[in-house]
Amino acid sequence: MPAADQAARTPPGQHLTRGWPILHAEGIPPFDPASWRFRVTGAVDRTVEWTWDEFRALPSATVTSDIHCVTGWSKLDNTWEGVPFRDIVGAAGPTAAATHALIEAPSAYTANLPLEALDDDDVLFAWSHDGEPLPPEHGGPLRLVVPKRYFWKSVKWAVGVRLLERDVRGYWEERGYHNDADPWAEQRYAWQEGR
Ligand SMILES: Nc1nc2c(c(=O)[nH]1)N[C@H]1C(S)=C(S)[C@@H](COP(=O)(O)O)O[C@H]1N2
Ligand SMILES: [Mo]
Repeated sequence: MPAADQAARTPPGQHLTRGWPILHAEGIPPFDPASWRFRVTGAVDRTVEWTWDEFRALPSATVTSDIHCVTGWSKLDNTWEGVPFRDIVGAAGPTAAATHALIEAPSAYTANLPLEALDDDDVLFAWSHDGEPLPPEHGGPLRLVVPKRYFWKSVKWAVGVRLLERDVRGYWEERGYHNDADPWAEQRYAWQEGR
């Protein structure tokens, strides 16, 4: 890729990395395909639940997008395969009052986003990266990918979505990270602008 193209895709304060750093605030949870469940709960018309086999049988999409981590590294051109967020939430039917979602891991790790940020073609629950099964250290078997936000919003080992009728802060958002996390606006930490 020409250097000017790379530069145009690198948000302010970020540098490109060729490798893929591994970052998480917890241990890697075990994955048992027989007992794994994915649930959509909260402000929905009906709670929906999938087994691993059922989830993998859902229609998938393939999207190439960039990663921007709040610690300063960006990794361009990641090809993800998985199920669009909007299909998962659509199966449960958000109530008319639902405005936000918390994405859940087996631990206490969560991330929050407004539904309109998640209702985008590039937002997936992904099981594959660059044609390979997503490795456990990067969130396998399944992780959220939200390319337009810093990467802490992309919850690894995702097992659920909780629909909400108000905003509820996730793990890092409660600990001082910016609620919105737009890398192009450099929304890294809440104390930058008092939110
Ligand atoms: N469940 C869970 N998801 C998580 C985290 C975590 O600690 N637990 N860390 C987040 C952070 S801060 C980053 S930068 C990315 C890192 O993803 P990677 O290790 O695949 O690069 O995962 C995000 N998703
Ligand atoms: Mo991070």
